[in-house]
Order: sequence, then C-alpha cells, then structure tokens
Amino acid sequence: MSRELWDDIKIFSGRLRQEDDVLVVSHHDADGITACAILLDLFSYLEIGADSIITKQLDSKVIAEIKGINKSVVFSDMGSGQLNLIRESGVDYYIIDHHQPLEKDDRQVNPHFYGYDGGRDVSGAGMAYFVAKSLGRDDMAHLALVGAVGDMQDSSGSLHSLNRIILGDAVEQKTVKVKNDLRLFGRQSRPVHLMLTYASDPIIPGLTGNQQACLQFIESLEINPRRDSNSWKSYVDLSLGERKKLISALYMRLLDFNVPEYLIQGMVGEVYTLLKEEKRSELRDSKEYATLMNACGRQENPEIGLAVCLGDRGDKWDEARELLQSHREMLRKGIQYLSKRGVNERAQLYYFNAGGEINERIIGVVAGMAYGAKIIPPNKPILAFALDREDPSMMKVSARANWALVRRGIHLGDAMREGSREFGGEGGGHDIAAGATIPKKKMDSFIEAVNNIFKKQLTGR
Ligand SMILES: [Mn+2]
Repeated sequence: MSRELWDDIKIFSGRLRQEDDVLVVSHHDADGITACAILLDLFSYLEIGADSIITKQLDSKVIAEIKGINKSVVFSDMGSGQLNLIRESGVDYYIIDHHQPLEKDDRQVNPHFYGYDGGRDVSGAGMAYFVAKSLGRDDMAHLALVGAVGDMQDSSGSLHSLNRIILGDAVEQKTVKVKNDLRLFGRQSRPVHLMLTYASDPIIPGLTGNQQACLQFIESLEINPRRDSNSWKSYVDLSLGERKKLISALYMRLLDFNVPEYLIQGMVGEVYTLLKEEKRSELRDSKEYATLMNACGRQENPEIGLAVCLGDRGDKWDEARELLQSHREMLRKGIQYLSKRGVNERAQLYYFNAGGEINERIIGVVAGMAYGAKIIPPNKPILAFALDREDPSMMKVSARANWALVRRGIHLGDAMREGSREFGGEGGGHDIAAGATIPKKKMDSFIEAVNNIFKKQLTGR
C-alpha cells in the first residue's frame, strides 16, 4: 500500500479513536453491510458506543433522520459523492468510502486520492478493514473480501492491488483459503446441474437455462449427480478427478461454440473459501456469502445480514436464509414475466419497461439475469425501466452489461450519468452495473441518447 494512504488512514483513525459514541451509516448492498459489520466490530473492540443505519441511498431525507440522532456519523461505502450534502447538514462526520470522490477532505479516506481505482482495487469493506487494522483490529479480513467480491472486484478472475493485501491477512489468519477452481456461482450450496443451469459468466451454450441438458451433460461424464436418493451433490462434493473432468468438458464446449478465449479463462480462477463456515452453507463461499447479504438488503432487512456478519448463526441466520429464498422467488417470477413479455431492441441495446410488474428493488438483478436465462443474447447492454415508487412522475432505470461488453468499451455508469443529466435526471454506477432516475415522459429520448452513448463508447466516436 502507498505509504501516503497508510499514513493518512492512521491520522484519520487516530481522530476517530477519540469519539465515544458514533452512528455508522452504510450502504444496503453486500459491500456496505460487511463494511458496517467491520466498523461495529471495531467500535465494540475499542469500547466506543455505536449504532447503525443501513440505507439504499444517501438523500436529504436520510440526512435529516441522521441529524436528528445527534451523534458523530461515520459514513461507510458512501459519502464521498455526497460530500456537499453532508457538509451542508452540519453533522460531525467521517467518511470511509471507495466511490469516486468530489474533492479531498481530511475527514474522508478514499483510495482514489492515492492512485488506486476504487472500482477494482478495494471496496468499502476493504477501506473499513484498513481503518480497523490501523487501530489494532484485523480479525475481519474475510468479511472485507466478501465486500470486494460483492462489488464484483474479482471479475477478472482474481482480486488484486489493495484487496490482495487483505487476502494475504485472511490467509495468514487461516480464515480464508484461495484456490484455483471453477468460478461459477453456487459451488457450495447449489446442486451441480443447477449451478450449470444458472451459469451466466460465461453463458454455456446449450447448458445455461436448460436444466435437463445440464443433468444429461453431467451424467455423460460419468459423474453421479446424486448424493443419495433424495439429495443432489453440489460442486464441492465432487472428487478432484470429477472436478477436473467437468472443467475440461466445459472448456471443450465453450471452445466448440467459439466463445472468446478471455471469457473462457474467466470461468476458472480464484475462489475464496471461508474456512470457519460450515461446508455447503452459503457462508462458505465468498460469492455466495455476498449474494446472501444482497438478498437481505434488497428484501429491506439489511440488519439481518449484519447480524449474520457479526456472528449470529441462530435466529438471524435462519431469517437470512428465508430472505434469500423469497429473494430467489421474486427473481424467478421476474424472469418468468420477462421471458413471457420479451424485450425491445435498439441498435446498441435491449430495454423493457416493467411498469409496476417487477419490484424496482430487484429489477436490475432480473435485467442482469436475462443473459443467463437466454432471454437476450450477450451482445448488447440491457436497460430496465420501472415506476419510481416515491415519485410517480419519475422512472427508475437499471442498466446491466456483461464482462465481454465492458472489455469492448461499454461503461454503464458513464452512460447513465451522461444520459440522465441531459433530461434533468441523475445516474451513475459501475461499468458493468449502473442506474438512473429520469422523468417519465423523457423515457424515449433517454433511450435514444443512451443508444448513441453506447455507440460512441464502442467505436470511440
Ligand atoms: Mn461498495
């Protein structure tokens, strides 16, 4: 880590250490929830009183609520982009963030000021971890990795830069094991054939979306997919030999269908196993852990995920898994709706307007799943529109792409920011996933504008 960043973290932490009662305000996704857990664990270690609020976004309404609580506030995984709003509110603040900052400020730690890319090099949970580590508390390294994976910072096949330092700590503490293996989602908790059925990164021609074909494929390799007469094996139940056989058969299939080499490469890479968690539980694999947290957040119960991060394996853990179930059920219905309804197409994008049919909380996830469910081919980004529940004159837009499109130049965050600004809305986000809010009556012009922006991104003009 750059000396300068570490020194500034220490100065920042030294000041934070003087507080005796704080309020942590964090984001409602996997990164924000794990970041919040890391900070609450730190404050309990330091015997500093701490409450927390986990929120979807930091707007004036949330700021007013925060102000009413009348404590020093530690913003986590958010705040750098809302510095003006925070300053205006007059609250006593600390910001620990990795999003694009507005300006430098000595009550803020953010990797962007030191030449790091907050999109890839470190997450909000990672920054919280470094703050904790500088104060002598480094036992949550594994959670910081869940945050990074939740923000898709391992999408190239491994974590790097500042995340690599955290990984080194976790490996040394024996809480995490790194292995080169199949990186498909669900290696711990899903039956093998369902892991293949839902594979979307990469999409496996002839298998993704077809459960029967996946089962036959596994059987054709002489791998028994059943654990016993009434349960299925997950990937981690396979023997080493069976895993190798499966991976090379998947390789061959992708090559046969001319899937680009770099997409095939991404299928195998680092997987991060949480060694203190039970085998076959969602918490055992960093990616599945992150999905569980995202489900809690999107089902509007992030505090249940938070309790699990802080060690609850009783009631809250049961509730978290129930939330995951209902989350999956909502997604299943969303996908069903979308495949019946189909999508509209422009030269550079797909889009659909779900109106009120799909909840705005999950519509982005549904849009991203449209590739895996073979509702759309992976050749263009997809925009999903939904009613804004809080303001009927506005619409929420969720944009999703895939790794191949990002490689070709697509940056959804830029497109959403630029496109929405033109019509008096606001937007932003990551290259692969982003969102915006726009006036309802501008929907068609917005689609046209974004179509042009994508064209520019792809051709450079
Ligand atoms: Mn984040």
